[in-house]
Amino acid sequence: MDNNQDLYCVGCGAKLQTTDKKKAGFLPENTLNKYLESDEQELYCQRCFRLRNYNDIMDVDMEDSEFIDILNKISDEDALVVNLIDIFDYNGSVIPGIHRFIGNNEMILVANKEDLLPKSVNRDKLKRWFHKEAQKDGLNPVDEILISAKKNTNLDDLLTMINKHRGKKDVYIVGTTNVGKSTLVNSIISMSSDIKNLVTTSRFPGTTLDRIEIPLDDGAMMIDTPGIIHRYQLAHFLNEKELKEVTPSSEIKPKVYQLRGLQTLFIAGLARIDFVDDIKTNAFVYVDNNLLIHRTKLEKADEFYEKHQGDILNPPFEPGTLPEMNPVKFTITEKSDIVIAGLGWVTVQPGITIKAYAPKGVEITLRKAIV
Ligand SMILES: Nc1nc2c(ncn2[C@@H]2O[C@H](COP(=O)(O)OP(=O)(O)OP(=O)(O)O)[C@@H](O)[C@H]2O)c(=O)[nH]1
Ligand SMILES: [Mg+2]
Repeated sequence: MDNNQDLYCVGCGAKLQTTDKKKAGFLPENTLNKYLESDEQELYCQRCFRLRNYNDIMDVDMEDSEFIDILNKISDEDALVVNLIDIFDYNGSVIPGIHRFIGNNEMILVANKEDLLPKSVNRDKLKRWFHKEAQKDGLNPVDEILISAKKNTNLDDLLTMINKHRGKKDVYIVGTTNVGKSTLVNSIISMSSDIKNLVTTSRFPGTTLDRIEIPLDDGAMMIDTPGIIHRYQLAHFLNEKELKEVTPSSEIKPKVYQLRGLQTLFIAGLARIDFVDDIKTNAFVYVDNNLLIHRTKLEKADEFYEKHQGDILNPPFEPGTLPEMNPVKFTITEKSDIVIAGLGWVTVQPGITIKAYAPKGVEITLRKAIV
């Protein structure tokens, strides 16, 4: 295949090739030939085809550093950067000190997946909260907005913001894997055309593999980019079926627990919160609505976990597929959230001690309660 020099997959941005199934951009030679003979506009690689039609992910050989390089190159350009974070997984999705990658270019900070947070969470308070967090992480945006790329919430305002800041510059959509960059690009495209779902999106981290350029009205480009990989996100430890169970798809309804103390809450087989004092308290669990929350006596918790991970406590669907549970101890001095990157959080009351467990390698953090 010599004539593919300029062919790229519209779904993931990878350069198309017909020689190596394991590498990005593969498609069978006969599919390519059929396309070349047809008058179809869009060509997708085999991986995108399967993701789009069967929700089936094929691993490809890529180095994390290739994605960092793409981000880094933005510093050589005169562009506007739109940095998406996932408001449901702020810690897992923020890129601290992002300015070292994007140089002096202006950046708009966009908190996505607003639709997942309970309506009871005051939006202005939430905006103030992520503004403060972003400052702490060394982010210095020219503007900030809370959106849902999936439900089109506040997208008009975001577009106005982008147009105000970009002049005639290109616009880069950047962020960690899975924050919804490609979903946002698709939503923006569909606002001004009848093209739907042009770019491939999926719940698997690492869907987009290379730059995807979308022409804007004035000849400038909007560029979707591959996500930066944060290995400590839970998604990297789960298989397809498990990831489906864990990813919330609609507004989270917090579950409240009145606890007697010396009790444990299991969040499926993925996390465990021990209330180690003999003190009455309550806790609010913010995770996917369908995930099992199981309460036991603290003294029985180890045994229960040994016996039931992979059956009652699922996902995981098989015992022993996740790294060992790693405990972190927290002394709670104010109303706080114990956040498990990618899974959700548990809001706890002051005056108690907590031991929180997640599979080793998944980040657990404590923050002042956002609700
Ligand atoms: N609830 C909700 N889900 C969203 C939203 N935006 C994106 N998603 C979901 O998040 C997952 C990831 O979306 P993508 O658009 O593929 O994310 P990405 O940032 O392009 O990911 P990479 O290409 O892997 O870097 C998909 O399951 C989307 O449906 C949103 O506003 N709300
Ligand atoms: Mg993408």
